[in-house]
Amino acid sequence: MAASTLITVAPTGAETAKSDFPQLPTTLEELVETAVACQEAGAGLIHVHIRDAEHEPTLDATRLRDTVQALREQTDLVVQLSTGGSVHDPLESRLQVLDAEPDSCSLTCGTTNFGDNVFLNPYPFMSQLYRQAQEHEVVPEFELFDLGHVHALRRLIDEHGLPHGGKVHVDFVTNVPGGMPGTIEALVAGIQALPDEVTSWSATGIGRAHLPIAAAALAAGGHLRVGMEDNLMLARGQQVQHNSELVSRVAELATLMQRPPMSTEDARALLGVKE
Ligand code: KMH
Ligand code: ZN
Repeated sequence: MAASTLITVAPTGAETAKSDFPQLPTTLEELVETAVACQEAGAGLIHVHIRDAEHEPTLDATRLRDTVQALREQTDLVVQLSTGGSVHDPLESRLQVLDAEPDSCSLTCGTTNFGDNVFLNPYPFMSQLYRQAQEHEVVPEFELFDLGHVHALRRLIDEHGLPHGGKVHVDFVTNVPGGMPGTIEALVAGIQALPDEVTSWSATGIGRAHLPIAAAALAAGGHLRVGMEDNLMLARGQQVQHNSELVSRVAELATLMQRPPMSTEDARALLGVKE
């Protein structure tokens, strides 16, 4: 079991509207302020979705590049850009995210029902993204929304070899309506099905599964992802006001569990991200 815990913060996502949740960080200034506070609270990695001037999700190349640069200048966090985008983004735009040269990118290992929408990830797209990440020397984080996604991960590794950096880190995204449930049983089934090449895993629970999945992942030796992308409530009737509240809460839990938050240097070593 890892002696310390990688805490990923996913502060924004693509699903929540700024008008519904004004404390969601959607501008570059808000994102950088959030990143600095979350690093201070114990985060090692930031999973980034960006918004345009109207606070709508965008994959605009210039904005992505500016975001990576600002986060690198202002923090030591591992910078991971989402290649999932929103359910409306075309596959071609999602591939172009790598041109912004982040440290890491998400790579979802299969198509998933996503509420009333479909989050599309056909195998040829995953395969192309995997190869392009190798070429760009970007470390993918494999997002597993369902048990079947481990088959695609196995096939990617068999066909293309290990990702850049030589490590294989996966993140279980549980409790998406249409994906695996946010239960201990589902998480354990996922852990047991992982290919031998996997070197580390984290987990997140969407909505009310957020805290139970964090506790289960810690107990099972995994790492954590938290943030407003996944959960907007601290407790019943109590909205999250700042992403750092979610990071601080699990940092405290991880410390109680004798696995305190990992430094950003250790996060880079864990994931195989270059210094
Ligand atoms: N916004 C979801 C449709 C990722 O970042 O790679 C996809 C998502 C996964 O958030
Ligand atoms: Zn995301």
